[in-house]
Amino acid sequence: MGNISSNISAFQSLHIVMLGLDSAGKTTVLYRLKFNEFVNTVPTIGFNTEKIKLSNGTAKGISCHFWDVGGQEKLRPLWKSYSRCTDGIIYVVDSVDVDRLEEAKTELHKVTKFAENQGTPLLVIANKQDLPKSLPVAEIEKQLALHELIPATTYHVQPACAIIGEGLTEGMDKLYEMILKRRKSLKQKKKRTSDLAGYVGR
Ligand SMILES: Nc1nc2c(ncn2[C@@H]2O[C@H](COP(=O)(O)OP(=O)(O)O)[C@@H](O)[C@H]2O)c(=O)[nH]1
Ligand SMILES: [Mg+2]
Repeated sequence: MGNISSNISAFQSLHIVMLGLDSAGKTTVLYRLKFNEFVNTVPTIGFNTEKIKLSNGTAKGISCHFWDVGGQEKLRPLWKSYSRCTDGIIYVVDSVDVDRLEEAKTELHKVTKFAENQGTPLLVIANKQDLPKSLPVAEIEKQLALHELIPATTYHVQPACAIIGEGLTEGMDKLYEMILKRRKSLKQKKKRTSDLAGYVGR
């Protein structure tokens, strides 16, 4: 990775939204990242927000402003405004809740199609991998039809267990890596456009 992390200043916060059906484990992920311990949650009415300085992995020291938005059906219309123009989207899936994977897929595909979200890096957390009947990552990837997402979406699927924090550092590192890559390519695109404008203007 070299000194790729120097591209983001220590004072700059990444804006990350956390989405997923109710009970997938979003709030557990949020407080695991914040306190590095298990926090018992209650269903989220509205949203939770936390500023967290990542404490592990290659993204260590990077500040993130997380928005954890309630996943109940009546709250899902909020997802559009909370996910607009974020640096990254985390989509948490309950790997045991097989009956609702189709619903999880529909909601995810909706979110990635919003014009303001196109190209936003996506981290899918295949949560609750500690449970015996959890589906493996490849199956989650297939059932969510991630290969059918619009081509601009770069994504990574991370197996995790939010209650003990397993997989979260790896997941955040991947998301950070995708965010940096996207920033770099947007910068190059901007430079090419301004070079071209300069050339045409001669
Ligand atoms: N076994 C297991 N339970 C989890 C895990 N993550 C969250 N839970 C539980 O799932 C329930 C819903 O979690 P919560 O974070 O409130 O889900 P949210 O609605 O997506 O915010 C809670 O009882 C959590 O303790 C996990 O990795 N493994
Ligand atoms: Mg919640």
